[in-house]
Amino acid sequence: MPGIVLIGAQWGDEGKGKATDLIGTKVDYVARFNGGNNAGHTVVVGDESYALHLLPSGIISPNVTPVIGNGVVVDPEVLFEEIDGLESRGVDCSRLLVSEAAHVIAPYHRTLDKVTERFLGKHKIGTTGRGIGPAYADKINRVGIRVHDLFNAKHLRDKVEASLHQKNLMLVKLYNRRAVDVDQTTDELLALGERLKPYVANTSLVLNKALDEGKNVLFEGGQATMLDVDHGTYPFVTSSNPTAGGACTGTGVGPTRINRVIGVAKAYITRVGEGPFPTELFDESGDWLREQGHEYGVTTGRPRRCGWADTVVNRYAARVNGLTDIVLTKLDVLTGLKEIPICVAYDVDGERHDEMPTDQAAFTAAKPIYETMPGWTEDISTCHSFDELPATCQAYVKRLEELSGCRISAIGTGPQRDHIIQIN
Ligand code: 2SA
Ligand code: GDP
Ligand code: MG
Repeated sequence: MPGIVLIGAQWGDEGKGKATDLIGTKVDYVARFNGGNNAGHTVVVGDESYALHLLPSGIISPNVTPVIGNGVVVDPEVLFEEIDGLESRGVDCSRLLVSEAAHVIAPYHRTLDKVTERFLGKHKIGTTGRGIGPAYADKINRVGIRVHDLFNAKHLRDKVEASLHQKNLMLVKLYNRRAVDVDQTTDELLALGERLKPYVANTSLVLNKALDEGKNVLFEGGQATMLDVDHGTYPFVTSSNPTAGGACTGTGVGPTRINRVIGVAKAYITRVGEGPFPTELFDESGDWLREQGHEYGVTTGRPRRCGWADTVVNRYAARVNGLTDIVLTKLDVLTGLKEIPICVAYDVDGERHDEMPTDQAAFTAAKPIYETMPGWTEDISTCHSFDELPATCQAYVKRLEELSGCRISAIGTGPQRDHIIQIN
C-alpha cells in the first residue's frame, strides 16, 4: 500500500465511513485530515451501527491507531462525548492520537456559526452549525487556538484575548449580544485540555515514522470534493480542503508518501445544505431515492437533496484528486427502477460543457444532459462478484466507469460491512 488517501468524490455522505472501515482492517493507522464534527460517518458492524463525527472511522477496528491530524478542527467537548459514547458500547478509544497543532473549536465559534447563518438570511450556506467556518477563519486570520495552547494558562489567556477582541466588538455592537468573557473561556479550555492531554502527540512525526517502517496509513477525508473551499461550489462549501491534497497539509505527510487515492462515489448523488446541484430531483423520484437510501444527515438529521448520477462531477473529482480508483456505493438503492438517467454533460445557456465550469454562475445555470440506461429488479445485496450482478446492472456500472474516467474497484450493495463486491 502503504499511503492511501480516501475522499468523497461528490457532495459528501458517499459512504466513506463504510469504505474506510473496510480498508481499515488492512491498515495500521487511520488519520482524519480535514473538517471536524460537521462530518457524519456511519459504520455498520453486524447489528451495531456507529455514527462517528470527529473520530476517524478506524476507531472501530481494534488493531488500528486512529489519528486526528493537524488539519482537523477539534471541539474537545464533542470529542469526549463521542469517546464516552463509544467506550460505553465497548469500543476502546485509548489508542487515539490528536495532533498538537490541530485547531480548537471553542464555544464562541459555535455561537458565531449560528449567528452568521441567521444574519446571512437568504444567502446562508446551510452549515451544520458546529462552529467549523469560524474556527477555520481564526486559523487563517492567525487568531486561532491550537491544541498545544491548552497546556499553558498564561499563553492560552493571551491567545483567547487576541481571538475575542474583534469578535466581542462584533457580538456587542452588531449582533446585540453579550461579550464572551476571556477568563471564563480560558478556564473552560484549560479544563478540557487536562482531559485531552493523554491523547496529544506530534502526529506528523508518528505518521512519517510509521510510513518509514512500512506500515499502512489510510488518510480519511471528511465532507467531499464539491465542498472543498478551493475546488468546490464556492461559497456553498465547507471551510477546509477535503480533496486529496488536504491529506498532506492536514497531516504533515509529503505527497511522495501517497500511493493510492480512492474516491468514494454514490451510484446516484446527494447534497445537504444550500448551493447549486444540476441533477437535483424535485419530483417523486427524489423522494423515492431519499427513502430508499435513507438520505438524512448523520449529524443534523436534515433531509438530503437527491439526484441522478452526475459524471461531470465524477470526472472532475477524478482530475482534482488524481483518483486511482473509485469505490461505488449504494448501487442497491437503485434496484427497482425501470430506467436510470446518467448525467453526461451540462447545457449552459445553449452551450455544451463536458467538463466542470469553473465559473459558479455557469455551474448554477447548468442543465443536465442525460443518457438513460435500463434498470434491474433483482436484489443485488447477495451478490459477491461482479459477474453475479444482473446484466443491466453491470452495464450501468461499466457506463459510469467509462464516463467517470476512473476504474471502479469496489461496489457497495447494502449498508452492512460485507455488502461489498471487490473488483480486481
Ligand atoms: P459546515 O458546517 O461549515 O461544514 O457547512 C458548510 C457546508 O458543508 C456541508 N457539509 C456536509 N455535507 C454533507 N454531509 C456532511 N456531514 C453530515 C452528514 C451532515 C448533516 O454526514 O450527514 O448531518 O447535516 C457535511 N458537513 C458539512 C454543509 O451542509 C454545508 O453545505
Ligand atoms: P459518509 O459521510 O461518506 O461516511 O457517509 P454517511 O455515513 O453520512 O452516509 C452514507 C450512508 O450510506 C450510511 O448510512 C451507510 O451505512 C450507508 N451505506 C454505505 N454504503 C452503502 C451501500 O452500499 N448500500 C446502502 N444501502 N447503504 C450504504
Ligand atoms: Mg456523512
